[in-house]
Amino acid sequence: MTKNKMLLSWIEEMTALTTPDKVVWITGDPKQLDELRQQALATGELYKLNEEKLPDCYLHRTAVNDVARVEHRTFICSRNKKDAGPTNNWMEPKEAYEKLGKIFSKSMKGRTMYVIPYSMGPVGSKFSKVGIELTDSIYVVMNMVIMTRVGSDVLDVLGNSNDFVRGLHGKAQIDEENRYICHFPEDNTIWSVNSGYGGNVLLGKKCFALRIASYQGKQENWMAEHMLILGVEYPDGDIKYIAAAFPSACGKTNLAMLIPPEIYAKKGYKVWTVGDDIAWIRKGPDGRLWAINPENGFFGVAPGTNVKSNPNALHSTEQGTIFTNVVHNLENNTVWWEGLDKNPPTKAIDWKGNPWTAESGEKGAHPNSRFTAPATNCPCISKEFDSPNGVPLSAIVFGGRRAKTAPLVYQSFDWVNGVFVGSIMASETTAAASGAVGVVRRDPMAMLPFCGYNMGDYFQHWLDMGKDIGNKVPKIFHVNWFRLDNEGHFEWPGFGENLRVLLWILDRCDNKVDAVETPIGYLPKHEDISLEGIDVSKETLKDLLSVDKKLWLDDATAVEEFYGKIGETLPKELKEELAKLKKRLA
Ligand code: GTP
Ligand code: SPV
Ligand code: MN
Repeated sequence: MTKNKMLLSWIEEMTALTTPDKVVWITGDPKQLDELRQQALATGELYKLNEEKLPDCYLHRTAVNDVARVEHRTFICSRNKKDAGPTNNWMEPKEAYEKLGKIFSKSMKGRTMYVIPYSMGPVGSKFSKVGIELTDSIYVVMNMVIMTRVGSDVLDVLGNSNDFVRGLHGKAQIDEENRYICHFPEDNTIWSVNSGYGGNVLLGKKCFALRIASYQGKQENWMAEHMLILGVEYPDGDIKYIAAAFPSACGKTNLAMLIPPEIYAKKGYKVWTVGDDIAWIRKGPDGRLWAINPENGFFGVAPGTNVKSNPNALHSTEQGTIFTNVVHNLENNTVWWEGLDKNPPTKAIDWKGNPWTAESGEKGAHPNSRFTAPATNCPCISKEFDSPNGVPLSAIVFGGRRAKTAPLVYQSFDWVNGVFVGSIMASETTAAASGAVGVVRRDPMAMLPFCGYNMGDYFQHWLDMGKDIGNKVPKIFHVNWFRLDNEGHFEWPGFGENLRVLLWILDRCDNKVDAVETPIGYLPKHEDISLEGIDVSKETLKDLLSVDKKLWLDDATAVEEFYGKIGETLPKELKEELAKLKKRLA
């Protein structure tokens, strides 16, 4: 398939290490994929769902100890510890290669190694990068085929170049104690062992497109971000693009596929999805920031997805989709999850593989159960989805889950202040990673688990990009859809209604609407967030748009502590921004 000597010798070396019985190159040929699917069905690795209701759809269950990313077992193996920074786990590269080398040694005996050539981004685009993943899992092959652009054409584009990311994944024994996800940014290399789950093993996603790519972006003057990209189409046909960074399971897929509320739809507003998780951003020929979605599918959270909350996501899963750790509905051989509808199946198997009914009181689907769906299934996929040039960004939005503190929306004062706003982001943890759920933690730019180098240097890169772009920078905002009232209910209806906030954001970008200056930034005047057609009272909106100085001062103290942890690489501009915030609050 290729004459690339670097690639062939690397595969030879990895084959000698893992000793698979066979090496199979994935060409992208549907016939080959079909044969692999048949093999996975025979071993029970995949389960074929109702062909009439869910054509070409499959169910997979992971091991019960292997259901989410494992941040405590994820390492950045830079030569110098300082380059991984204080927010990443670090292992010396030599030690990591040795340690994982022992685990990988002969681990594919009796198994087949699949070679997956894939492109992150449209094949051949200037934005795009090539990766090769070696894996002993057909499930990984099937997911990578949906999530990335896989096939021989990628090798043609690569030619004899050495510029590809070397990914080695092995299931080994799915042993939690020996599970490691190691990144070697200086070697363009990722080694992942003893997991079979999502972000740990689909190496094109978080490992390459964020951790390795963020490091590459720093070297090459571009950005890899944990952001959705969407286009808002106005009744006159004009489309404006927004990129938004929210932590895992905080609403990126939902916002990216937003359906305008009826009163807006009637006027002719539409929302188009470019991406739901990752954005690669570069300066375009016009001097503005342009973004592509490097992925080719959606690896979305299943629970809570339903015809009301996200019909576009649901439609995306109606064919050619792999479901992981959801409920198997035995009544009609389909799938179910909490929040799909109010009719849980009476005959079903839960995510652990046991007979299950809703009466048991246990969750049938894992809270981090997911669907892997092709982007082309999405009814609102943007016509720019495959564009090699990406889309120009008008606004960048940060957000998280905050029960109090953060208001519904605010605008930063300028780029530097906007970088500050991103750097102090915080959110309550979710089921997307193993560990406690609901704990507030600092998650700058939603990149805490995904930045492949020193967080202080990453902040500096944001500041440098701003300097490079100058007055053509997008405006930076912060949103919070998750504010709670005193009874613990969400104050804002969210989902489609979030369009009301996006329209204010875009009006601000066009200088079409005034704002109120507060210590934290510009907030909307109450009358500028339309409440027409929703059940939100003026008092609730007032609360949603209030800034509690005491809570913010407490937060400033927490930020100070977090900044202390970043240490000497923290840019002085951000330290100054914190001091200015405290002064404005006092
Ligand atoms: P990752 O794939 O892990 O990166 O997650 P994500 O950021 O794409 O999150 P997703 O859109 O899948 O949403 C996660 C959870 O947040 C789901 O349970 C949604 O129902 C919930 N959610 C999304 N948007 C909103 C919103 O506007 N309001 C409220 N209250 N919940 C929301
Ligand atoms: C996330 O956790 O942010 C995800 C899912 O998008 S995973 O691919 O597992 O990282
Ligand atoms: Mn994500």
